[in-house]
Amino acid sequence: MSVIETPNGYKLDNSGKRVVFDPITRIEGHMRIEVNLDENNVIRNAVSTGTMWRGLEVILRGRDPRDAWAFVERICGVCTGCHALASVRSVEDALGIKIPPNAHLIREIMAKTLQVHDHVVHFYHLHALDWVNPVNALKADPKATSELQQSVSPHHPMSSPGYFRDVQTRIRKFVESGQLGPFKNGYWDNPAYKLPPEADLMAVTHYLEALDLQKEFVKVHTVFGGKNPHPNYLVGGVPCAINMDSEMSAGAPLNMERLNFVFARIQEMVDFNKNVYIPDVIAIASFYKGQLWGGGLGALSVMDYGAYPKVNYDKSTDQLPGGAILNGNWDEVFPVDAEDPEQVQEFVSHSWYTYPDETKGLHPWDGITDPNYDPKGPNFKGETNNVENFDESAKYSWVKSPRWRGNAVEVGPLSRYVLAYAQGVEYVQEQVNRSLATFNQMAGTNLDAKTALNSTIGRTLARALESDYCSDMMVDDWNELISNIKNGDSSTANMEKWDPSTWPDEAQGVGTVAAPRGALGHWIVIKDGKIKNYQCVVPSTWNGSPRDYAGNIGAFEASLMNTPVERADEPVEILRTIHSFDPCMACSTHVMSPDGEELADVKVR
Ligand code: NFE
Ligand code: MG
Repeated sequence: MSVIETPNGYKLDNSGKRVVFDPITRIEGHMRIEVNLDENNVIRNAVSTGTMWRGLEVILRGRDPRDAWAFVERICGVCTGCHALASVRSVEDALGIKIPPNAHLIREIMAKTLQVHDHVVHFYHLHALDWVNPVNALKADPKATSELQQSVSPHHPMSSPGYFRDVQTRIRKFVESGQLGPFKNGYWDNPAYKLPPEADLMAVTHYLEALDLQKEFVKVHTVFGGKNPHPNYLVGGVPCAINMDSEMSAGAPLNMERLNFVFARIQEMVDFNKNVYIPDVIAIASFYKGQLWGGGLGALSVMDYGAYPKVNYDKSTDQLPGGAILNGNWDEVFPVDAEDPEQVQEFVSHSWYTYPDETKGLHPWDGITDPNYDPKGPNFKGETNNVENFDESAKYSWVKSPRWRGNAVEVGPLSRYVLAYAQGVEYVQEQVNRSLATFNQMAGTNLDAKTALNSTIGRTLARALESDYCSDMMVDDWNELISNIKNGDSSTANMEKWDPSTWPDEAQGVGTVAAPRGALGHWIVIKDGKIKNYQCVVPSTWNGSPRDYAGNIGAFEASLMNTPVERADEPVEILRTIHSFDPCMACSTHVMSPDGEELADVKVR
């Protein structure tokens, strides 16, 4: 093929060597990346494929809308709870149900806890090994590691030479046993790893600290929602009662002891974000300062619905305001309305689904989920699913292609941070500017916010900053909740419209959530008390989307374009950039190959 220029400005050239990575590991779900490398090992064409299908939207048809949250919550155990939240919001929107302030605050604390938990686990347990070499940590001097720790984060209490020596001994035993466990099969001799041993030891130590703490964070969900993963939700409010006089016991109402327990977990999140997570991201980034690729749509074409209103039902009080920015013009933020059929549309011209007219996108209220697995590729012989290369001019993914007014946009913490920065949110501007100043000082660079953020590292930093912001916001939410209760308001649910006899014959609604990976929306159509149509448009669907009808490539694909690769058979750079989105293909397709057939040869490294 000759070079194709996409409407969103990328020059795709598939003439060079085609390399297939399948599966992409350390993500949720099943995903494949194909790239073409030119003679200098620079990526000149990128193809992103979701290789699983699940069908939850189809399962929901004909069910009780009040039960939908419990089904859709099982789309994913990673962003657990966010689908349930989007679902109850969509039903409440359709039926005109307003939840009490306490229910709003409890839902906010649960959503922000999810954000912190998901971001911390993503950075330390899914993403860090793209940057951090645990084998190299064996060469570190524990005393120098302690000095490094104290210089990047003076307030973190665990920083003595003895502490790092103990961790190093644990890693050495691990390595000498020959059983590397989660650290097996890394590309540990690849020159793309740049950290000095002390930074590697510091980061691996925090990997272990984060592993311990994350199981504490999620206890917030168990207090308010009974369990984690998949805490309980309720149309009309939250399924927990408040009674300050109650005794502690399983199933008892929330009392002060439980609320203080929640506050202690929030404080742990605040401390970890400020003293460990953010300093680690900045310190690690400073050693990769020359590698600012991976932006793609990144900080340039972004979208979010807006989240975390100070006052519920008042979008103008969103602490992370929504909007859309196109082509890097931060001076113009377009308003976003999930209900507008012209704005949010899903295309399937390159996805394994059928629409009556695939030249057009469909708004989710009119959305169709009609699977049509039809792999095409140069080596596809018609009797096997073993496709060597997909043909990106045909259908090539289970992921649909959502677009905002026809534009491919990126969603996620970076998008929310660009939108908040551009719209003057002081907390965010201060956080970004301060982190950037520290980074520039450590790296000896002078980058501005747009340049720095429009990169793989920028995407990773934005996630850490969002985690920090969420933990601070939760302190406010908690205080407000306590103050409401002290003022005599213990209401947690509005059950006025629980009975379907109070519902109109037909209604439709939308629920949006700032999910950890980006903008999440659920659209519901209710008829005669049952679900007539249900569509989820999920963050990783936006980011992992294949080409649309007009030929725009999606955010994963765009982010890989023009990245130089150190070794063609060791895709560290590809993993870095793709992992920086924290892809979740279980969410993005929410719809497995029906017969469970193998879609491609899988080599796990
Ligand atoms: Ni399965 Fe999810 C998030 C949702 S997918 S993780 O965040 O919604 O992008
Ligand atoms: Mg969907």
